[in-house]
Amino acid sequence: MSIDLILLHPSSVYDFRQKTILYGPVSDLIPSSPAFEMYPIGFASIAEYLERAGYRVRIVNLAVRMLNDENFSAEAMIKRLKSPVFGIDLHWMVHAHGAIEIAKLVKRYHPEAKVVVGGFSASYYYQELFQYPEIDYVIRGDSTEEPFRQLMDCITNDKEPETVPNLAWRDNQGKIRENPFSHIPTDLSNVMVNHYDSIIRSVIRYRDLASYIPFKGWLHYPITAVLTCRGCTENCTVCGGSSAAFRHFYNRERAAFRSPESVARDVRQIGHFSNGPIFILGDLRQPGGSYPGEVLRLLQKDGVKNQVIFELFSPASRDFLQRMSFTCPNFCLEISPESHDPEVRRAAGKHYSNEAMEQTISDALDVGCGRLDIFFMIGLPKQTPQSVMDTIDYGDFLLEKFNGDKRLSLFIAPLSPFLDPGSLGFEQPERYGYHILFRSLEEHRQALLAPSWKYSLNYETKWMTRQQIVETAYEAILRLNRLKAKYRLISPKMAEVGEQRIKAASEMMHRIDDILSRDNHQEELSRLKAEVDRINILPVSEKAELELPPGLIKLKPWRSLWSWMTRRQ
Ligand code: B12
Ligand code: SF4
Repeated sequence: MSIDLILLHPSSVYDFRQKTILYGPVSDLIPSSPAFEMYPIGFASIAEYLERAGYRVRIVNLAVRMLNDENFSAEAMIKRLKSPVFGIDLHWMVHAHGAIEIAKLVKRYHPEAKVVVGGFSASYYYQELFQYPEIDYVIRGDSTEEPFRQLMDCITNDKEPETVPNLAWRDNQGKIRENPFSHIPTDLSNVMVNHYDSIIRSVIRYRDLASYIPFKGWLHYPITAVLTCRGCTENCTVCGGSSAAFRHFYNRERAAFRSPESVARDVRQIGHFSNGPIFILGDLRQPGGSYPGEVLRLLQKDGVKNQVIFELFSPASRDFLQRMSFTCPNFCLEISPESHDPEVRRAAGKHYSNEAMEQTISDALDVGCGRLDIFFMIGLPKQTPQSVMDTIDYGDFLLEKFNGDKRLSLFIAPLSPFLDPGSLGFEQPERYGYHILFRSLEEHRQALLAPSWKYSLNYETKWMTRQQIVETAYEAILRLNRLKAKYRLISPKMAEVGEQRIKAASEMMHRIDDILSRDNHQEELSRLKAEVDRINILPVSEKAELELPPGLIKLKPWRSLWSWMTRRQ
């Protein structure tokens, strides 16, 4: 079967299975492992859009395959694949190493094929990307479906892509050309129309479920995301997806929202193949007006069975929470105050009081919220090590105030490994008290190979050195773990596992520091590999905590296959 485009998702560090790297808590609060194996949801959108235009598109998540099978060779797979065009995501900066290495392999085995790179980080570093001769095209922006279609038309018809919007490219003479960055749609009705079905269809067509799995463990815990927007109305200081970052780097003046009908349709479609949790990404109140009410009305009409997770960017009214509960009984909420200290929170770009947040917690629990996750962060402006410890004390205060309610889950993690390029903190470091340690794409690539996550961090703050950030992170995670044990929010066994993991990692970090201070450390580091790997794969109790109770959740593959087939007729 001939294929027109293969979308490849790399691991963070290409050959992570060979390297000695202590990853630290860089991915503790997301489903991915430190290989950051999850591919951008935009892959599904691009694939579906191009399929509608008549192109055959296949997705291969190389990272998840490398994680799931130690004998899987990404190189051999790339060699085997045949396509005139390969797309590689450099969406998240954490893939800076893997993305370029994959591009090199594609060109080594398929010198005649074209390599297209895209995503937020690629958009930010689009000029620097052409220093790597393997890259032929970069499509910039948060909405590349239509530019990609036009580029595919040009490649297929052997035409120079002079009119393809958002495209930077190497022409026949090897000159780098830059087309106008003009495709920033505000109407999203023509994208993500049927992307879940499209994925199922591809899994069946290529008989390759293994390459479509979004993250290791997804089959056991099939959480699925529904997007509400492109862009963001908020301006969090550390975020490369803030409204300021979108304006300056992705050319988007204002966030664009999917219609309530599209959001409800996604939820319906997911219900066809999974009864796992559905995470509706982006606060429903962002567009204002009747939007949140309309989404909830449609969800209620459809009678959603899956547990739904909603995000709050700020405290919410009791009335709104009540409506969520009415529509999605046992709903989950996520809120990220970042710090207990409103001054630190303000410096991080969030402007609300603890009283308002506590009122929201109280109301949410009262109206029947099934679980409420509260996220704090380390590495913020105006935040000292003491302030982080005070945040843990505030956690104690909260748990006492709400009588150790088991539905409350508190989390803390360092901002790592990178302060996002494009974020206000990265772009105006003096103003926000950041000290940026390296800026270029190549420096980020090299930093990812450092033997310990401390040396990957691309920033320090006026209030904390790199050393203090990592020490404080370990201490805070340890203390929060003990707090959870005190309130019996986690089992003694889970608490013990968490304690052992943090202590082992912290001790290993010091050993690595010690080795690095000596000459000829490479050999000594290699000898440490087995031990470091053992620590890296110790179970992360926070991940288990973030999961809803297992046992009830399962995929419905036969049902989805059946519904897909019957809908085609
Ligand atoms: C949803 C989201 C997530 C979801 C991911 C869902 C998913 N599978 O995509 C979750 C919560 C899991 C997540 C995790 C992380 N995220 Co996040 N996330 C977002 C968020 C809020 C929205 C992104 C979105 O919905 N985009 C819309 C979809 C449809 O588009 P898309 O996937 O971006 O794809 C489009 C374009 O990017 C582009 N594109 C993408 N890939 C490719 C490839 C090619 C070849 C081409 C041509 C185009 C292209 O075209 C697509 C279609 O138009 C943004 C912030 C924001 N306001 O945008 C942060 C954001 C993208 N995340 C960010 C970060 C840092 C992370 C983490 C690294 C955090 C961490 N340390 O744990 C992890 C990485 C996870 C992994 N890979 O394993 C940063 C990225 C900054 C940077 N430059 O690196 C952002 C900007 C802000 C933030 N700090 O949260 N994230
Ligand atoms: S972190 Fe803040 S700015 Fe970034 S996507 Fe979330 S709400 Fe928007």
